[in-house]
Formats: sequence, structure tokens, C-alpha cells
Amino acid sequence: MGILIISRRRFVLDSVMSWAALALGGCDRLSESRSFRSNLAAAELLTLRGQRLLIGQSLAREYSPRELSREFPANGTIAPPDEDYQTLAADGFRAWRLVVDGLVDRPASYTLAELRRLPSRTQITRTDCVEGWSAIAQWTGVPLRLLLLSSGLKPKSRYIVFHCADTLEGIPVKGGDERQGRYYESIDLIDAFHPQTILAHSMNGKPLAIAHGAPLRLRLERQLGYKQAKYVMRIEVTERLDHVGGGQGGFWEDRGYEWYAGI
Ligand SMILES: Nc1nc2c(c(=O)[nH]1)N[C@H]1C(S)=C(S)[C@@H](COP(=O)(O)O)O[C@H]1N2
Ligand SMILES: [Mo]
Repeated sequence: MGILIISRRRFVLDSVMSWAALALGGCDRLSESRSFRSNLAAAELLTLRGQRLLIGQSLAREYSPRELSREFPANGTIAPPDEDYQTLAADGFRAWRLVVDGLVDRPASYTLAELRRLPSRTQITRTDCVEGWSAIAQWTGVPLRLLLLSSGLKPKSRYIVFHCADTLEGIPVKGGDERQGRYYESIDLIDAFHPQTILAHSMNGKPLAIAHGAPLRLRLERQLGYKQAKYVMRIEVTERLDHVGGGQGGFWEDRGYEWYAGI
């Protein structure tokens, strides 16, 4: 028993000392110890992934109502040309369903009314578009993590893919079926569980307009505008991204943009 206590204490001490040494820029004697070496491996992992983790888990700035933009540009698709979408829109999205499927224990589908009744988050944030504009709006919606927890992620899940209703016309896609032209985006689980990652049904206190992605769009506040998928129809949990669209994880990613659009 006594030995166990000592070794535990030593372990804790070793770890603390090793981290202190790392923080101070290293120490020869400690580098001989086993726990130091295992912590060094951890530190290397940190340099590989640390920036991603730290940026991913910090909150995006939120603004005050006074800072709301008077004009908020609508970009990309502003009126989906797709017949199936237009049929849904003509009926006030009553027949619309959000599907959650893929690597989940309990695939689900939600009406807009059901989503509106779920717990929501409201945030005033800034959108930055690569085309050179920024605008501030208030978004209200369901935290994505609630839907994912409710469906239950299978162990192999890594990515969340957002399948959208709109075919973005005039931008050539390589080969493939008709669905390949529809907008899609994807994020990893870290971003999916971020507290500000929501599926917004309202903008500035009103139901989302068609130009801004009605009836439901993603808000992913630490990343650029093109990741904020509008007209979301289906949320697919996957292990890989290569079966979707051109395989680069997003409509614009298939055309050369970065998948990780952190700002
Ligand atoms: N489905 C879909 N989502 C989309 C787009 C699009 O064309 N289709 N454009 C993206 C781009 S480039 C930007 S900047 C934002 C614009 O959102 P907004 O129209 O609400 O300003 O939506 C993003 N999400
Ligand atoms: Mo954009």
C-alpha cells in the first residue's frame, strides 16, 4: 500500500516537474526519466494539434445589438433553383425535414416546428466572406451537439457532413451524378461540439429568409463564410469525406479552398 502511494506521488511529481521543465525550455536530467519522455511525446502532439485545438475550442467574439449590420449581404445561392426545394418553400417548409443519419445509433428526422421547440442558443457574431465583406447578425438555433448526442455517435464517427438543397449554378463540377452540384460542407467533431456551433432557424429575431438559407443553416463562428452551410437538408455522420462530392469535404473545397477555414 505504502509503495503504491509513493509511486503515485512520484508519478504526479514527475509529471508536474516535466511540464515545468518544458515550460522553462527543458532540462537534461529530467530528459532521462521515462515520464519526461512520454510527456515529450505529448508535447509534440500538442505542437501538431495544439493550435487547432486551442482555436477550435475558444469562443468567437460576440457583439452587442448596437453593432448589428444594417445591411447583411446574401452570398452564393440566394434562391435555390432546385424544384424539390421550391416545392418545400412554397408550402412554408411544412413538409421539410432535417435528416440526421450515417454513423449514428438512432437516425432521426425533425420538422421545423420540432427544431424550434428544442433548446436554442442566440448569438450576435460576425461573418467574414473570402469575397471581402464582413457583417454582423444575430443568430438563433439548436446547438448541433444536442442533435448529435440525441442520435448517438458510433465509435468510428469523425466528421459531420451538411447536405444542402441548392445547386450552385454556373460553377463547373467534375463528372458525377446530379447531386454532385449541390452545396455541401463538413466539419470535424471538435467543431461540431463547439458551444457556438448551431443550426440557425432565425436571424435577427425573424425566421431565416430564403436568401440566408431558410429554413435552416449552419453557424460555425470560428470559420469563414463558405463553411456556414445554408439550406441544410441532411446531417450525415461519417468516418471519411472521400465519398462526398469531389472528396475534399466541401463544395468550395472541391474547387481549391481550404477545408479548415479557421479565422
Ligand atoms: N447552401 C449554401 N450555403 C452557403 C453558400 C451557398 O452558396 N450555398 N454560400 C456560402 C458563402 S460563400 C457565404 S459567404 C455564406 C453567405 O451567407 P449569407 O448569404 O447568409 O450572407 O453562405 C455560405 N453558405
Ligand atoms: Mo463567402
